[in-house]
Amino acid sequence: MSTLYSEDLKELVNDALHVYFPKSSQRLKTINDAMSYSLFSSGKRFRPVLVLLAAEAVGADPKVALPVACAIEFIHTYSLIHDDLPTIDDDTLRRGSATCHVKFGENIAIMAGDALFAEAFVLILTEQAKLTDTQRLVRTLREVAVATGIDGMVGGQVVDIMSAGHDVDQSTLEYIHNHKTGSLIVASARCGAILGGADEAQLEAITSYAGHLGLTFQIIDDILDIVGTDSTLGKNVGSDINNQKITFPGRLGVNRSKEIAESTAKLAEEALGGAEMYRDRLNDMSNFVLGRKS
Ligand code: GRG
Repeated sequence: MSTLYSEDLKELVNDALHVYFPKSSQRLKTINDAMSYSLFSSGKRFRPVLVLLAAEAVGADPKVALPVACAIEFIHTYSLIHDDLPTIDDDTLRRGSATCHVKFGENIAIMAGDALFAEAFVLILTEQAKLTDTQRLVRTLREVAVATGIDGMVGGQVVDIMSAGHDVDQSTLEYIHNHKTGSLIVASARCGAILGGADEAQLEAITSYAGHLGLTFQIIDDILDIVGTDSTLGKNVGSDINNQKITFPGRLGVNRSKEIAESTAKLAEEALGGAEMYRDRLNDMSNFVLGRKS
């Protein structure tokens, strides 16, 4: 029987993050503390669990993708640290604690994010390299790099920043969500599938699933920013409104946005029907995303 969130895989990720977290010299203690402060706070570990679930879905032991799963959590944590900075969203609460720049200062927070990004690639090139042949390793590295660059997360963030306060159309809103949030979620699922040895049909089905899942994830995030509370979410609610961000509920209202999230979650599940694979826990994941409260 499966639980809605695959707690066993979350625990595997949490243990591995401690093993893979880079140890620094005493001289670099401050930045090391800042990196560990943000990484080991109470994140859902949604992206790394998705990496492992995709590997499992195509018949592999999830552990074949554990270093990449942790590297993606390093990158996600970097994106949260930078997103919270005064020059971006200027948020003070994240994962139930003061944001990295509030605790360590802006200069250290910027570098903690930068270091987590670079260390993600070090982790893949050292630990994942021990488990994976070169061709698959290079393919995985490319997935992660593209998803986090100008055609991925950073591109989405830039359009988001430039659209703030403007009346942008629905396709721009979807571009922002699919890139700012969706790219890393799609890359997570694709890396797990690739490292698990997916065939073309499985990879295509998992890619389509993750695209719909990523959009669902961000629409729910937009809704929670309106209907949630600081204490349940562990972050500042109302951040989107304060920063004049363009969101689904901002354009279409909370109820219509919920309906759209329900249909994108359904599309995610339907996409998995396109290939032979074990889909129970991926379906659980889309139900979790739809019903999440934090
Ligand atoms: C911001 C200067 C700068 C550059 C990099 C950071 C960035 C570009 C883009 C990232 C934008 C971003 C933070 C997207 C993620 C949106 C999102 C839904 C975050 C919350 O993820 P959860 O709910 O958080 O998985 P936990 O804390 O559970 O891990």
